[in-house]
Formats: sequence, structure tokens, C-alpha cells
Amino acid sequence: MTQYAVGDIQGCYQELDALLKRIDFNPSKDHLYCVGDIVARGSDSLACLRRLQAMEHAVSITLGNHDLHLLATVALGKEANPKDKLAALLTAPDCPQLLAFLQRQPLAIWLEKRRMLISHAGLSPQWSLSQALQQARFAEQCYQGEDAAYYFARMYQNAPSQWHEAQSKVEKFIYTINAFTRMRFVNKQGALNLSDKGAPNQNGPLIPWFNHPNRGGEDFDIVFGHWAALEGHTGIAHIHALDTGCVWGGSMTAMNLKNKNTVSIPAYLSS
Ligand SMILES: [Mn+2]
Repeated sequence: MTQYAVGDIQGCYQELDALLKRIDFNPSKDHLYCVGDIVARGSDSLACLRRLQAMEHAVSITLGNHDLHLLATVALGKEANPKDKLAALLTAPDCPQLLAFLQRQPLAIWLEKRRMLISHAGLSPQWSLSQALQQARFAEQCYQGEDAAYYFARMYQNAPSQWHEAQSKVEKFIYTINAFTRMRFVNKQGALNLSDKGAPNQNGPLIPWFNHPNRGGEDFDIVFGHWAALEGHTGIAHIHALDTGCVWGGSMTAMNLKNKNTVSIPAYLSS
């Protein structure tokens, strides 16, 4: 059995298919951890979700901002943004099952044997590992429960940007979703900045979450996606950035969780 993590897929089905072939992925014995953003922007989100759902027993996903946005759009009866290219998915006969599959997925996965945390955006420097996992379970109960639409309707806010400011259940939900799915830069205090998406700038006031001095994870690995501008590099050996920007013309990357070797498939021009 080989375990792999794969970076942001974002509807790039041809590259996903080629990557699974390249690593000789066998769903009857291997396992694929997807770091999230399965859907949106790429040309075939429908095929990506169908492929993953068809081998659900061999797949785990930590949801990304685009995945949650899709679930929220449908739960709230809103129109999808045409640039997300979700029309084929949303009109497919198996759309309800595919969305239910997505909604069952967690925000964070802890692999005890490997001492490895997987999430879409990383680990907030204002949380310990155990706090992060506790908050992930809390937020999953919100978006998977009967009141999911209530939480989806309140999800899109940038405040509170600091964990200690999150007092109510909704504020804790908002902070948790933002930390796990939207975080890139934080300030000196560790507050989330949710607008800057670029490459790290040594001289700016904002620092990547993984460079914050309070960041947990000196004694475990962290695997994340979401930040294509990093081009797969954090400069820290045990913090693994897997979003190599396939949908933007980069590549799609898979990492073997045991030996940390990576394989990448360059983006096809057609997608
Ligand atoms: Mn993302």
C-alpha cells in the first residue's frame, strides 16, 4: 500500500488522469489524499469528482475554498460564477451524489503513524495541533449538519482575523474555515491576511503562515496546497507545498507520503 497526497486539481481532469497513471495508482491497495480545491476554474470539474467518488474508499479530501464555495452556492440556491466552469457538474444527473461525497469530507486529516497534518491552506500559527484538529471537527459538524445552509450563508467574512477574537459559534466557524482554506499570509501577531496571494516578499510586513515563529509543527510534517505562487517551495523540509498551479499552466504534483518523493505532470495546453 502506498499513500500519496496530490495538490490542487481544480477541474484539470486530463492531468489528474495522467498523474494517477504515472504513479501507477491502484485504488484496491493505495490511498490518495487530496489537499482540496478539487473543482473550479479548470475545464472538467465533473470528471474529477466522478473519478474520485468512484474510488471513494481509496480517497480522502481536505476541503478547499473552491470546494466549500461550490457547496455553499448550491445550498443557498445561488448562481455559480461562469468563470468557475461548473455548469456541466451542476446539471449532471449524479450532481447530488457528487456534492454529498464532497460534503462528507473533512477540513483536516492527522496521520498519527506518519505524524503528518494535511489541510488545504496549512496550520494557523494561533493554534496548536490539537486545537486545530478540534476546530476542524467542530466546523465539519457545522457544514455537514442540519444547519449547514445557516453556516454557509455566514461563511464569507474576513473577520475575525485572530482566533482569540472568535467568541460566538459563527465567529469560530468563520475563523476555522478561513484558517484551513484561505490562509496564506499572516502579520506579526499571527492575524490572517486574506487578500494577498503573491509570492513571499522578504521585506513586506506580511509573512507566510509557515514562517511565523509561533507556528506548530516542528516535530511533524504539514502537507498543504492553495498557494500556487509558492511553486511547491516553502524552504522548510517538512512543510510540503503541493499546489503547483496546474490550472494556471503550471503542473499537478503528487507526493509519496513515505519517502516524500514528488511526481509532477505539466499542465496540458487544452485545459
Ligand atoms: Mn484554494
